Amino acid sequence: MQKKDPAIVNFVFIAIALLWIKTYIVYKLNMNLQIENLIQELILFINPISFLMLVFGLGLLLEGIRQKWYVLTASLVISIILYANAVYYREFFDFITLPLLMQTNNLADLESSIWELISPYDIFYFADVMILLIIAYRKPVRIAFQKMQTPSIKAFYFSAIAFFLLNLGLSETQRPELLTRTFDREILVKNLGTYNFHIYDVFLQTKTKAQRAMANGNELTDIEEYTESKSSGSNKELFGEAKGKNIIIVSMESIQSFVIGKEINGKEITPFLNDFIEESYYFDQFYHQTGQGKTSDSEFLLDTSLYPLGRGAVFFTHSNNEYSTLTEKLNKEGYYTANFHANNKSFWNRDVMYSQFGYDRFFSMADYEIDDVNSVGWGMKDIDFFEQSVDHLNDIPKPFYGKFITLTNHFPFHLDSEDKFIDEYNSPSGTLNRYFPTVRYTDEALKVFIENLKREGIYEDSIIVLYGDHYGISENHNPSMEQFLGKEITPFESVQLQRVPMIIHIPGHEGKTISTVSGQIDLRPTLLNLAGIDSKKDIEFGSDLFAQDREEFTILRDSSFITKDQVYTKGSCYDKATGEILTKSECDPYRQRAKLELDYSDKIIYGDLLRFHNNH
Ligand code: GP9
Ligand code: MN
Repeated sequence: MQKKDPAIVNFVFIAIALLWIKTYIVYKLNMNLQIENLIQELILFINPISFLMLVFGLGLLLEGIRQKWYVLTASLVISIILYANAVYYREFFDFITLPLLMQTNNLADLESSIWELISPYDIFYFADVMILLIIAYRKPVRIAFQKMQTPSIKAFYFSAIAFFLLNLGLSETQRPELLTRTFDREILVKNLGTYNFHIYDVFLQTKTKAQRAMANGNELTDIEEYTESKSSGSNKELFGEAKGKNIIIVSMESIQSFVIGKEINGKEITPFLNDFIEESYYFDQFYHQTGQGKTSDSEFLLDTSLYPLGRGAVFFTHSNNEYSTLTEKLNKEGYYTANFHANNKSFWNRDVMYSQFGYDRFFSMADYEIDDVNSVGWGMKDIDFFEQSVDHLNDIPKPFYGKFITLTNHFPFHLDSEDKFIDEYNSPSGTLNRYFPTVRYTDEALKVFIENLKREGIYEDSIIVLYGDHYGISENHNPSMEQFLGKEITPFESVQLQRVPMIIHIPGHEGKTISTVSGQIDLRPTLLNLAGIDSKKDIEFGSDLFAQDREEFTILRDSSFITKDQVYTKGSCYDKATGEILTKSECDPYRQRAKLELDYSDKIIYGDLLRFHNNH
């Protein structure tokens, strides 16, 4: 009598298991994904499963030869995608995206190097497909090629969804706002898995494409009229003041204005900045206008004088648009343009966006010597970053335009004890307490930077702009902030706290504080005027900070706004000088305009409208 064999496995499950294991092996052997703890390892391990179950699950509706064909084809296609990513990663340390496949010059680059990147041993990447092929051909007795019963299929799909939700939930604990902020491809792949990442990428791309396809140049006419009528002129005396000089921009991570001139236990938080302000133009009513794209949003404002988007990071969602950038204009004027930031080049999609903006060079993580001693928290310490950056400066053509992005003063504000030059604050918020020593550290790094620039003879030939990129202390810490500031934080005060330091140092000019209400959107016109480049015909929402008759009206990304006399936020109008509530009608004329201006800017980005601008 024949025994009944209990161990019959469906072909579909074997395919899922093989591809799952293979994907994990490729992650581990091929991709240099930074895993910080066990949960992240677990996420990485489980992240291929939901996608594989969804795709191969369809095979459970088929049987016999049909099931074999379906499973083999699906397995081959997915393996090719995985292999393509692995090969691309070998060279670029990055993942394939749709816009990338559509950028023909990128593809040409790829083609030439592809033969160097692949090897005969790569056949092992398809080992599982071959195993499946052998199984399908030899039909071993313990493997079934059968349909599944409907209740079991339902249970199967429920578990696929459950796996996906578990995956997402765990990722959310590691990376809050993973999908809306879309930080970095590496982080997305680590958390969602390489396959789900592709789906997400296709979704983003389709949405963007549809909005772009529906747009036409007519929409631009109103916008052009608006920005023209808004234009408040520029400072004629300072026109061309920077001509021939280097332009150095420092984006200071998470530095807000409220630390300027303040002390902790009798020690200044920003001794260097306090002194530097004395010999520079200091704008004390300057606001950041960033949204979820944080640092990248501030970079976007700087280069385009457009608003970043209300959700997501424009650096990710609209990196293929045409923009009229500060960088391009400086390039035309003979400047060598470069970015300096010791982080992954793909963070915030910078590598893609920077080349779209026209930067000649991006000195990223790979261009710095980074080790355990010179890094903390998010990466390389600011002092070391500036020291090595000045070395790079010696190798590039002059005059240059260089943007330097600091990193140490980043949430959660960790610092090695030897870098703590002042005490932590003493409040219930550990975040706020640690913030002050890290700000103090960045202040020290800026001092080192300026000293090195002087030593190399670059300082006297350069205009230096320092600005804070966005807030560092969120409203989450209001009770402790109230303790530090010694006052209640009303919605009005919250807006005031969005001020970031903004300093322009011009050799030979005396220090002066200018209290004009302004924001990051004004950087592009200001710098172009200093460089002696006309930007009157450009579509810019900002205006020259030095213009005598400039309109004081700054809009934040959440639609709050600030004028010379009022602050409007969360549905209330406040007196700018006293913080008292005014009747709403006093803010009315500006309310419509704030909405209109943000709308116009969004329209430009969603419709990629600057491609129709003839001045471009
Ligand atoms: C990362 C750095 C910080 O490269 O710019 O980004 P953030 O979180 O501040 O946007
Ligand atoms: Mn930042």
